Amino acid sequence: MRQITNHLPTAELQALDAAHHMHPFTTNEALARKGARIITRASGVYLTDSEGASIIDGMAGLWCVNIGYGRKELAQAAARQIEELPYYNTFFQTSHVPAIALAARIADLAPGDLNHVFFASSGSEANDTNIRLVRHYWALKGQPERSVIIARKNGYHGSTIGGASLGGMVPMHQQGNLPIPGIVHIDQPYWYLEGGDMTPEDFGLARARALEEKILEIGADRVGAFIAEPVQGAGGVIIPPASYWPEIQRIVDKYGILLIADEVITGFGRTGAWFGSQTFGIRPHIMTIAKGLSSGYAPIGGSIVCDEVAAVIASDEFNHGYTYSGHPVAAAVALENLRIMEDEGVVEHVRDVAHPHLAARWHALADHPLVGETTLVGMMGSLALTPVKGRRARFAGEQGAAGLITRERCFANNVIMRHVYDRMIIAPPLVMTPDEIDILIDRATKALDEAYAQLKAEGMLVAQ
Ligand code: PXG
Repeated sequence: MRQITNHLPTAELQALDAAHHMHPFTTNEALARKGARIITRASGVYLTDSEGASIIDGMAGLWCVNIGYGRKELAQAAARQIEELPYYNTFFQTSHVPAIALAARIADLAPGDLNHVFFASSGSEANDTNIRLVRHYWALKGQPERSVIIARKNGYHGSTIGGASLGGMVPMHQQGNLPIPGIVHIDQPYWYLEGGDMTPEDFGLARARALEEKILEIGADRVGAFIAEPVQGAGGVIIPPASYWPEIQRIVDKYGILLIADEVITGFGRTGAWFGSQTFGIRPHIMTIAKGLSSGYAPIGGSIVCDEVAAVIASDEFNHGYTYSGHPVAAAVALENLRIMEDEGVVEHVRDVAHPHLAARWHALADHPLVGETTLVGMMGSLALTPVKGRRARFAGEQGAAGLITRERCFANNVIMRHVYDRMIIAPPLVMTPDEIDILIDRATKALDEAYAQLKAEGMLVAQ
């Protein structure tokens, strides 16, 4: 067998990658011409690539490596579990200790009466579970017609058919006839580009009331649930105005609709509390979790379900499950991750140390000539690139072109910061120290300077 290792030359690895590996959310033909950047190892908050560059990871992988890279305890937890019991299912009246312990631990951490966990291997799978849970719940309650789920435009809930349908990403819907029937979308609370002359508070209320309007349009007796991320992550770290969530909560309470908080990004410390629902005062019936549950060291996700919904579902066989639901190795890794988070006070570190330091540095970027606004909650933030200071303007050219140029400058300066159209976003590992935050922001500032110069030189600083 041919050995393909870290020691092969970059070009050879890139050629093999291009020949055999289909990348997600990528125009593979274009990537093949350019060659992927090959990441070979990582430690703490730094990645190393095959050319030896040391890159500070402002995205915690893909919003998931919350405790940072290279924690040996997690490797040991996985190795121990593989030796003891690498796999067993939980379908046919059996259980195992890692799934039991992790479910109990999650129930302890989750607010209110969210005491029951249905495991999956990803956020997408968990949201597929949620669709089936909601519909089965209402059927068991004698209201099978309550099957419509309301979601939001520009929300992200995953890439399976169910997850992509719940999501409100038009480019995803355009490929493959999505959404599936029974899922409808309302407008997002994105004040910066959609708020016009309204105050953020009034706009937040108006966008929340869009839920009530949609419920009345469909008929309250046909609506089963509303799903939303406490803060839209992949949509561009869109933090809703303070008026939004209380009004949403009032509306779901009034119509007796299930509220699903998709906490795949906001869960496990990202917003400075264990869950984003706590930061925003939301009381969901179901929470979607993944990513930070294991800090990305093993694929695991799930749905945390409240007492009442779990009791109704428990009254019948729920014909749903994945081979890897509650996978013992992933569960053992997640448990060890949660132990570290608790023992090392990672949530407190975010609240008392990392967020305040990052906030001071991040919001100072609002003075940069290319920046129209900065937003940050806990350790997730975004900035809007602007062609004209002082106006909430879009770029005249193709949406996202300025963002792409800025992301390329970030790559060149060894800092990972993503773009969503013309917003730049960060979600660094939660354990980042103030010194590391300074390095992140210094590199990001240099990238912004270079992007500004390039956009200016190319005549792209023109408002729509
Ligand atoms: N819900 C939310 C809120 C997410 O952010 C998922 C569900 C799906 O999880 P899985 O584990 O199936 O990917 C996510 C995932 C991006 C990006 O570009 C974001 C995600 C995934 C891939 C890319 O920001 N979030």
